[in-house]
Amino acid sequence: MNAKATKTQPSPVIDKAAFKAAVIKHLHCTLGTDENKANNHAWWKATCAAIQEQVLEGLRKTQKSHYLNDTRAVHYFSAEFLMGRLLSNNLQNFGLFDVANGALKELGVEISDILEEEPDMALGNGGLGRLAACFIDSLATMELPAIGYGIHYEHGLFRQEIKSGAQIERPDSWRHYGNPWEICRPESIQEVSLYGYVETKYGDNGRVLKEWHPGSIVKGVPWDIPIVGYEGKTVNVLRLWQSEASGYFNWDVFNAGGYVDAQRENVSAETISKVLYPNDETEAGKELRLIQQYFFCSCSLKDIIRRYKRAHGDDWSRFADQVVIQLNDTHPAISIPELMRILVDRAELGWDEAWGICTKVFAYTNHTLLPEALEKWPARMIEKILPRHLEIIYEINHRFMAEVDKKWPGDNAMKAKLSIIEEGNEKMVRMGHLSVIGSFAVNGVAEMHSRLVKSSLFPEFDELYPGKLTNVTNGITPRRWLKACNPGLSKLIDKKIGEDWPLDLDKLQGLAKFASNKTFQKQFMKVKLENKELLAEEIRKSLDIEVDVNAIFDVQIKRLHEYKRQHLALLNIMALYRRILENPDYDMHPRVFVFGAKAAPGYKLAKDIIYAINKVADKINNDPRVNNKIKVAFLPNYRVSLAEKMIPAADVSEQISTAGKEASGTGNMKLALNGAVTIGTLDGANVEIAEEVGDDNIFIFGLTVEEVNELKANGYNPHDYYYKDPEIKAVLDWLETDYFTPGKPGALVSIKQSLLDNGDPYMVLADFRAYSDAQIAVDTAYRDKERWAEMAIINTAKMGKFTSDRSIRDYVERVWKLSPCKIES
Ligand code: NBY
Repeated sequence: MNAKATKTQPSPVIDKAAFKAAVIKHLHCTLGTDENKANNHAWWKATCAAIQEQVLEGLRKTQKSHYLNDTRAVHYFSAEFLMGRLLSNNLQNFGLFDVANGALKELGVEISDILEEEPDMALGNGGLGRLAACFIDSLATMELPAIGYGIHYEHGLFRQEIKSGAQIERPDSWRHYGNPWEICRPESIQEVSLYGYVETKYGDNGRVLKEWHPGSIVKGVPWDIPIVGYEGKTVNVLRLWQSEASGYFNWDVFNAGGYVDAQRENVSAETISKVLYPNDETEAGKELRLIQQYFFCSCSLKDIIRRYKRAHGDDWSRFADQVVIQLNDTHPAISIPELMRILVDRAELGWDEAWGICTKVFAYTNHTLLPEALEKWPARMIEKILPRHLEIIYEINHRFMAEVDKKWPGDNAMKAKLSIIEEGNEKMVRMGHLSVIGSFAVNGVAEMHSRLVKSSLFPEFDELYPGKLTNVTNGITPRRWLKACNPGLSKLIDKKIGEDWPLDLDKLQGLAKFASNKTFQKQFMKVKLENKELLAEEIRKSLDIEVDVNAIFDVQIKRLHEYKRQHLALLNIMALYRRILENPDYDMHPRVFVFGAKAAPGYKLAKDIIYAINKVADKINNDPRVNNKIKVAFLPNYRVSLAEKMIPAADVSEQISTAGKEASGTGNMKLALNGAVTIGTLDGANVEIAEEVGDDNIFIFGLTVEEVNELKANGYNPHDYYYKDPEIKAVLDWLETDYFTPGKPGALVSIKQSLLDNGDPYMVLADFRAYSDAQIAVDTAYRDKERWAEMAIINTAKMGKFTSDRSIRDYVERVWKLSPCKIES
């Protein structure tokens, strides 16, 4: 499993001439065009097809080796996989990037142009989806038998346009002109039941038998995306399910009458995998979303069982030895009652035996403490769509309540608190509780988050099941997030410490001893400047804004959410602007504030914040009195491929969430890895980043979790800060005028209202002064060029811990107990 490097770059499997021949062959024989007619899109497809030959060969060998070795495998269940683009990644991992580059050059084609032809595979919202993508990269790289299971959304996350400052959502059609990577596998279609009713029967020995008569059945069609590990040895798959009508009509249900209504409400089968829900933290509670979840879980479990049975027949005793399923948040938690249903109703195992298997198979990752993000489903909704599953959930809960009573006899308050069922006006099923009870391991995603999962989210579960709750700190793949996205820095690092760091990121430590070396500092900052020039060009193209590449590039990229506090950054920008207007000689190094963020379409205040950033940007960017000291650039449609351009160019990384709210963050790791210095709160993985780089190489500010809680307990009043701090007052009052929105006074007032009238739930005002002072410290530090270069280098050097290979190693050791499988050729 050790990804630790033994050698250097992956050695190319084919040479330039052969690659060139393959591209031309596909141009002619797959695309039906030729070198003279082909446009960039055709060149892109032909290049994909050329590398796909290698990919599929690797896939075949991998599947054969896994089959012959009857390997235990991890099955990563996730409603989201934010893959981004795959061509450059696949070329890199086969060591063919330079070969392809050379071959295409000879054909008169610029590789950078054709890479831009690939639409992002944006089948996810944010961190959770991208984490899944980094994890499957590491799993393949570490030669671990693994399969990702998810949904083949026809439309991924919406494309964001900005019109007059406001976010507009447009559909994303990533497969519109065909996806060159995916392979349809009609031979592995599954059927999924929905609606209907449950019939109770009695078997010969008095055994109660439950038969679910579904109201409708849909087909799940699998599409496989090959996942190429670094050095191209293991090629795993990401299997995504697409829904289709089965043409099945259940006369049985029809005749039973009364259930016809449920039929009529059926969503049409194709709708199920039509679109990704664009909510990142708030749980939407929509029926279609529950159906999506059940659809992909049921298909995936049946797929796993089919594969298991091929090797082991009806002997279930080894199932838990062969199969581990990681639940990426509670979105796939319905898998737990689904596996119970299959084992008890179909395989006719006893309840205890079935439960014994289940609780050895599932493990659950929690990604949030925010109460509004903890999934709950109305019991009557589950009953309507999945009547048998609701019965099973009640049975699981009934037995669990007996356990609780044993531990805390007669304590009904405790039962109410821990029950899977939340009683109230409407009975709700708590998916988090179901996941903790049905899993053998539960993890948070950063040290601090996992501590809070234990101490405030699930303290009683921790007492009831000692050792079940654990931590696995998130990570990112250095192949995409340094090697591929930042070739300049990668080559510099290769020269300095060798080429094996992508497989053993701790090797970057070797850079630390050059952190104060003037020559190396110059080289490091020269690469940064070149990356800033590229981003400046992007900003010019996309926004028609000129930025000074000698300015500090200050980058905040993440979903737009109040807890992430983009509005805190905005208030500071306004304060700086005000200081400059009051004092034209206000001393600051020029700074470019760059934002990228999508807001959930129904999240009004988040959209208002985007609008405000754009309006303030318009004003500042065009005000000659600012004298180019500040520029603000909100780049539209933030996505993986845009992140790959922004991250290498960042000097400063904004990680300013309210302490206790950001479970981990992973953008923080990507930015620091590329030599950006963090300004951040003691939240999520920032805490661990600070531990690694040391207090001198990070700007930590603001309230700690304890202080946030204390302030809340003592009655936080944002008005205190408003009246006490004249700058806060001036800036908030400014939002009420029409200064930034000429002719439209009050267009930005909702932000002020949320911070004053609505009580400032994320304590923006309480942290404002500390943040603003920390930004002054950043400014001062940047002006000492050598000191700054040293900080930037130390940040890159100390990011070894945050490779997703380390996260996967932690999962393997603490949770999955997997062994790598060598692939025979
Ligand atoms: O998961 C993020 C956390 O906010 C971040 O701190 C962490 O680093 C990352 C990886 O562990 N959570 C996240 O991205 N969540 C979602 O995208 C999401 C998506 C859908 C729903 C809820 C959350 N949903 O209820 O549908």
